[in-house]
Amino acid sequence: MKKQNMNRDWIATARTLSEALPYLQRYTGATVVIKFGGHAMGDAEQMASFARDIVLMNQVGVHPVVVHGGGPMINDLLKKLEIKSEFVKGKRVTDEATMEVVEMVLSGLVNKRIVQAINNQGGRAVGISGKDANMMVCDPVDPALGLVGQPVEVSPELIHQMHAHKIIPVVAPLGAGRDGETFNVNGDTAAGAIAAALKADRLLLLTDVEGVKDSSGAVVTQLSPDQVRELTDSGVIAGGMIPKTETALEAIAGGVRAVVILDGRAPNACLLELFTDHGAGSLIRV
Ligand code: X2W
Repeated sequence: MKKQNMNRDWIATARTLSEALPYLQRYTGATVVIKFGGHAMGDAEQMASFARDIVLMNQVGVHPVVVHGGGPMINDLLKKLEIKSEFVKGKRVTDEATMEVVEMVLSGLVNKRIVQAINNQGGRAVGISGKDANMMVCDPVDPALGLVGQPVEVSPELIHQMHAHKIIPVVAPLGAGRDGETFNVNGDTAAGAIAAALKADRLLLLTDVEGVKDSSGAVVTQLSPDQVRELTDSGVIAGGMIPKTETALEAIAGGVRAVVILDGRAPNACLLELFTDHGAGSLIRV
């Protein structure tokens, strides 16, 4: 007689797939923008795991858009080249020499690494920056910051065309100036502006913290824009979390349905958020 070899793991896997059905149905055709920050990237294994999540999302009918950062990788090359760099209110002061390095690292090294990781998992990713097809036009933020740009016109057309051709766009946060300049855009800002232009269903901000924490240090799983403002005014939301929650509020005001701030280093963070009851991180929505 044939022995049944049904160990618990296989049953659990089948149950997990079955439980995911309503979520798979909910997100079919949805546009999900994923901001993959430099601090969330980790080692090659974590990169492969992220890429696998993106390919799976795409396989089940989601239209993913990856917008990446790469601050730590820019710092490494600037250091090797002995170019000093400083941040003012979370933004890198960017002169022309720094801009060259920023573009080399973001559009070259980091962008291609992510593209290759996705393609290695069987996806079809193409790397672009906000300069391609003039997708993200920027104005300078502040003369003191040099070539740091604020997106003022974002055209979703190129991304729509890529999705129509079953291509996963991977976007480096650089913008085109009106006078031929190249602008350095904070990765969160770029992701928020692109998500708003696409009227995305979700913006996932992958970072290296678990989410927005309350005064007791516990992660708040769901909060409204008003609650974000209250926690900011009372100083509970502080430091590096402020640019993330500001991006979230702007994206929601711009037409994004919900924003999630979550730890990108956690295994399968994107899948946990989109396709399970559990969710991950802090969901911000009206
Ligand atoms: C950032 C762009 C990269 C980025 C920079 O130069 O570091 C500005 O600060 P993370 O990994 O998401 O921090 N741009 C203007 O945002 O990377």
